[in-house]
Amino acid sequence: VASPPWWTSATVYQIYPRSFADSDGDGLGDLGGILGKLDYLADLGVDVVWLSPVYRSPQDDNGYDISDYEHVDPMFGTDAQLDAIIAGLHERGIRLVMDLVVNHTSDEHPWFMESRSSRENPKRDWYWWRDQPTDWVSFFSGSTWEYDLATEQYYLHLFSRKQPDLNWENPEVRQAVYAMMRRWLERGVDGFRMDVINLISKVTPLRDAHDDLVAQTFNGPHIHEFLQEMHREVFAGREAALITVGETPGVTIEEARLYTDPARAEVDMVFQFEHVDLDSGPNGKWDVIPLELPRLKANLAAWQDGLADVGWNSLYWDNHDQPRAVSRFGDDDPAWRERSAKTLATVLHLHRGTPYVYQGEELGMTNAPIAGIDDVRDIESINYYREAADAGVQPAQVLHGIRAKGRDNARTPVQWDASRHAGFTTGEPWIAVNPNHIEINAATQADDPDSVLAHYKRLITLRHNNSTVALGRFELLLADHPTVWAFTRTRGDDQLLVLANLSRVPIELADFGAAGPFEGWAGAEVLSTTETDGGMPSPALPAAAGHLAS
Ligand code: ISL
Repeated sequence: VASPPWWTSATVYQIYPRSFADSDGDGLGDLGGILGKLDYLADLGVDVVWLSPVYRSPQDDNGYDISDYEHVDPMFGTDAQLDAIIAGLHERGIRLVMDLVVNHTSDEHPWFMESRSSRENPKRDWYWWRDQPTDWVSFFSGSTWEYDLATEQYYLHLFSRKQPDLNWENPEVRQAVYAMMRRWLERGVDGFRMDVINLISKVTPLRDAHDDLVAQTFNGPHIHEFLQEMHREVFAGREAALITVGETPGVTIEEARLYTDPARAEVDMVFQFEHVDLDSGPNGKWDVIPLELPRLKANLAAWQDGLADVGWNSLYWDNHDQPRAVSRFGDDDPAWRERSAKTLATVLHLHRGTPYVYQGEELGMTNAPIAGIDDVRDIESINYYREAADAGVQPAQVLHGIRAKGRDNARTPVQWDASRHAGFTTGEPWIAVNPNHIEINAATQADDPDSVLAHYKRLITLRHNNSTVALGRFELLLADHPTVWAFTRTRGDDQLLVLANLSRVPIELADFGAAGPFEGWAGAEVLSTTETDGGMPSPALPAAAGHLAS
């Protein structure tokens, strides 16, 4: 029997380098900062680091606009420092995943500069050029088409105008990308997180979307063909040592089964977005609606069931594009946030899949206090603010959306200690440090066994050591309960029960009745609780999660 892939018991840690740690005092996080934190990562116990883009870039979208795939941007440091990070992680048994942003490049990438230089240029067809725009609206507001005076045509950019979309229909483009990926593997990286990879195949010829851009640009007709080709050209023969995760907004369970079925040889897992869209109303991301727990539980359970026999889930609460988990799904009131952060962590890490921890999540960091638009740095939020203001929406309403959903919530600097600027930088940080770093920081949590940080360490270790956590079958209990999140994980004779109370109100186990769902668990061994670690669960469900094993 083939043993399960190594990443079934692994946890991935995401570094957003601009906000992680600054070593040279310019206020921007850098590779030197990461080098100084390798022991922190080893101590946390993570198996993989996913590094958001550090390539040369004009930084229009914080590095997701790449002008040179082969070299580190000087603002982050040197190529030699990146090699030192790869070596330093490997020495500590940690793998490195690079961010692969190949749906688009920067408009300052030489490929695009050639493409735009004339209609006859051999690279003209590497991007999408048209005489007439379609009706498509960019993820970052406005048209997806930018008129270029030099050659009197429009080019396509699903994101900012400085992020022109590559034309994956052209085999030369695909081969150039694969060659670049092979060079990174030769340099020692262990896999890729593939940015909006399900957008690379568009329905051709490009046509008006009539408000359904998804139908024209997501999971297009050649997407599986392209990913299988990439697998053959780049991963074949070495896949067992690698980890690949496709970022696939709008993906359904059915599509995810296709992307992640090992027999199809595409990617190991995908990031799906359904659970982070549950608090969006009919008018999209900024239309914030309340999120009831049963909907969230049902959604994660549906993905557990949907990928139970084929494929694999990635598990995440937040990343550099999403609000902070404890502020969004939990309770970031100072009296509750630690218990809430631990509870959310327990629930997520006890699901079946590979958990992703976004920097600072392991400390229980919260959303940014955004006083006004001047505090905002993110191109998506700024463009939205301008567009909404032009349309006559009241600034207070726009800011309400940005406070709840804006990407800068996740981009404030990591809170290392209680000093000025949280130990992130000795200079002026590029974005304000959250003032709550006085209470929430790594230094105060390091030696505290009850800290959020200590709890994350326990969960990461549990996945390493307990194959039921990694592989067990998932079954949701009490699906309709408004505040309790309960489920079992079963593997052979071994069964785990996970119990979490997502409210401030204590709940008595006895309230569920003697013949209720927890019958027979009274004498079970306790693996971990968020209240008193290693102790017996109280008869009242703790305000955080308990975890029992039969
Ligand atoms: O945050 C979003 C806007 O609401 C998402 O739609 C996001 O743009 C989408 O998940 C794609 O994200 C990735 O590609 C973008 C980049 O800005 C994001 O940071 C990246 O994670 C373009 O490269």
